[in-house]
Amino acid sequence: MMQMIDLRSDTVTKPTPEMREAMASAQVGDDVYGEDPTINRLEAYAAELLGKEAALFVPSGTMGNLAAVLTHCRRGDEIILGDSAHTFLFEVGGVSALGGVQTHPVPNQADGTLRLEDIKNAIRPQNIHYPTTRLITLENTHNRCGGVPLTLDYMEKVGAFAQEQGLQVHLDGARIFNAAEALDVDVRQLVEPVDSVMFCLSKGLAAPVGSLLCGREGFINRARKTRKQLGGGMRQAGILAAAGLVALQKMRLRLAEDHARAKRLAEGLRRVSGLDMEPTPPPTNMVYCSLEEGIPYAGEEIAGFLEKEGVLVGVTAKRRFRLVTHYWIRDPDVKNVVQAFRKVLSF
Ligand code: TLP
Repeated sequence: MMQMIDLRSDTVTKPTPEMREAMASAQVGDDVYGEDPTINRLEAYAAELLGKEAALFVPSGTMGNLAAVLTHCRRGDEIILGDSAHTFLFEVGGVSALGGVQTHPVPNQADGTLRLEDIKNAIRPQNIHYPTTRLITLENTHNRCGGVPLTLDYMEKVGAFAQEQGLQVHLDGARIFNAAEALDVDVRQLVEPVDSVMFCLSKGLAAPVGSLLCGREGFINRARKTRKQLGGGMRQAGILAAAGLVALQKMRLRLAEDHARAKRLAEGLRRVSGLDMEPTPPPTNMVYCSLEEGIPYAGEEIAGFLEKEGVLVGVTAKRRFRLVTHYWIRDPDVKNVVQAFRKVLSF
């Protein structure tokens, strides 16, 4: 069978041999009783790393965001978020369907931010007819906006503004360590302005399963109950947390490699005729590009041709692709992907 170069997402990363060893020898217990020592260790380590009081291990990023919103809000409350936010686009409407929480989207700018002015205008005044605005949700790095990191300065501005307005802030930090790496800032500083933050172990950090929700102790205690209500109370899941510890201790430190390969991949693709690249080099591990107008095929068809060449890419719009670098993408793969695009687009 052909060895595929899989750039569809960093979620496709398989666990490393070191993770599999750690999983095999993990100490476990019943985590619903709070008795899994490996999960307890992972939660304490995550809280410490992010400078928050406590953390909660959850099965997925989607559940982490959902548990956060349901813990911050009551039914009928409203959250302000970007119109390209993962929570708005790709979490199956969970906050509304399961939490009775209404979303109030405002435009995401190209740099992944929400304008403070737009947030301000979206806040509901006191009025018997209106839902109560409770929460602002940000995403860092911003997936749909090109994997772009939101700067420390912006995070601080939104944090200060929310405090002034009496609102909470939740951060979808699925790839927060990619952001910290790209900005060269301490991740603690970056998340200091937010009340809660979710990050994923199962993306660029290559663990097989899991995310962490971090925040104040009281908030995490309540979120633990929300997680149970959502069916996310796991038992001997220390076997998963063991891989998560390797992810946080080791894999976190090598993300710059993925970013460097994404830049090289974008440089290579820029020289392929038929492709429109984003004007700026990719800031983290995501390369977005589109088919030039003259190309007489849809994105899905081109992706099909690439697959025959051993390359898997994400198709994120009719003529737009996303290529994500990660641990299992090596230097020679970058050259081979560029060659595959050149072959497929030479008519
Ligand atoms: N993103 C996936 C897909 O769902 C699109 C991907 O391939 O990028 N927040 C952000 C910013 C995400 O990118 C994702 C996953 C999630 C949350 C949800 O995480 P999971 O997949 O663990 O539920």
